[in-house]
Amino acid sequence: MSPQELAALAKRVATELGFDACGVTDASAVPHADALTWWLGSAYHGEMRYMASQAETRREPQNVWPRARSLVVVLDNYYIETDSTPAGYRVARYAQGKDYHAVIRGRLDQLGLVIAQAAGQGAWRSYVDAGPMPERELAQRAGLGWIAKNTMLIRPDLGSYTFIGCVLTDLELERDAPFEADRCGSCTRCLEACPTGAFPEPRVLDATRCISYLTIEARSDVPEALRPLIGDHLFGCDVCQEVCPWNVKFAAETLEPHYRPQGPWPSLGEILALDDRAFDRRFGDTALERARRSGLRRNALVVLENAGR
Ligand code: B12
Ligand code: SF4
Ligand code: SF4
Repeated sequence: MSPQELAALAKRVATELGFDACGVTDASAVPHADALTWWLGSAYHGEMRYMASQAETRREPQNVWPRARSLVVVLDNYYIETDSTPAGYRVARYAQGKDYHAVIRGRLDQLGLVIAQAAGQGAWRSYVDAGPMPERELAQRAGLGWIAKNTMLIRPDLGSYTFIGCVLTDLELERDAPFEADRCGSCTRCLEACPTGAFPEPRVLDATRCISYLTIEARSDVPEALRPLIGDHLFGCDVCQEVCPWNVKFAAETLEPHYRPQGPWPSLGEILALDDRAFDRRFGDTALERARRSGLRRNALVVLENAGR
């Protein structure tokens, strides 16, 4: 099969597998890798030490797998219209269903397999948020959207409530043109709406102030000055996406049943009382597992404190 035919096949199969968009790029170094170096130099990564230790690898997909020639990049819409969390706290939409890593990885491997079978040769590797891949920049380069002022990858007809997945292959596939336009224009809604003022400038996020970092990635206590600003966010934050006009207009309910909310939510008091086994039973197959029981308890205490309880 020719590179054109393989790229067309990849896009058709991606749609059949339920992905919402698919593009192809090459495996060379990403052009804005210096933005990562500067970000790390500003210590905006906080306790996410893996961001510093993997920085060199993250510049270029071939550092991850030297055989890589092409990347098939996909978007998976996880938007849910109705927030299922009870009064008293909020959980980011991406975490209300099953753990997305599990939902996406198998489909990415199927995509890699179909491409290799059609070519009669070839190997592949799949990634979704679990390796040193500059995923947003690769998606932009594969023509899937622009990197917006809130640092999210936005696709015009879909918005930004999407996961990004990549299949690296050692085959040649026809590349898409990068998405060059900046559709944010003069809008600054996300920058103004951020509860903790986490954007020192457009397209730069100081993760150490971001609620998503403070409630998911950070292992230490939330700094005292930031605690009241966390409000009722128990896990993650969607504010800079909720206010975005592209989401207001284009975000549509996901068709993937695994991204729909999983069962009833415990109250904050019940969260504080969970032991390890109970935590695993309720959250073991969701993204909340990342915060661990200790992190979720810490967050619940902050939310209760903010509610004056
Ligand atoms: C570390 C990380 C975080 C950190 C830091 C976030 C950040 N903005 O850097 C924290 C914990 C805060 C976080 C939060 C969230 N995250 Co996160 N996170 C990541 C991770 C692992 C790495 C991101 C990274 O490299 N950051 C470092 C900074 C420097 O990178 P960057 O801002 O993306 O900048 C790069 C490019 O944008 C580019 N660039 C910079 N400026 C410009 C300008 C132009 C014009 C261009 C073309 C390029 C460009 O250069 C940089 C280097 O490549 C990725 C997965 C991955 N492997 O990529 C997921 C990822 C970015 N996260 C994701 C999600 C869903 C979230 C949350 C929405 C979760 C939530 N609801 O709580 C929030 C969103 C917060 C926000 N506004 O970003 C998705 C985003 C999907 C999308 N459509 O954009 C990803 C891609 C995971 C996935 N596979 O789906 N995250
Ligand atoms: S996720 Fe929330 S805290 Fe983080 S930058 Fe966006 S609005 Fe701010
Ligand atoms: S809210 Fe406005 S500035 Fe922010 S990402 Fe959306 S369009 Fe861009």
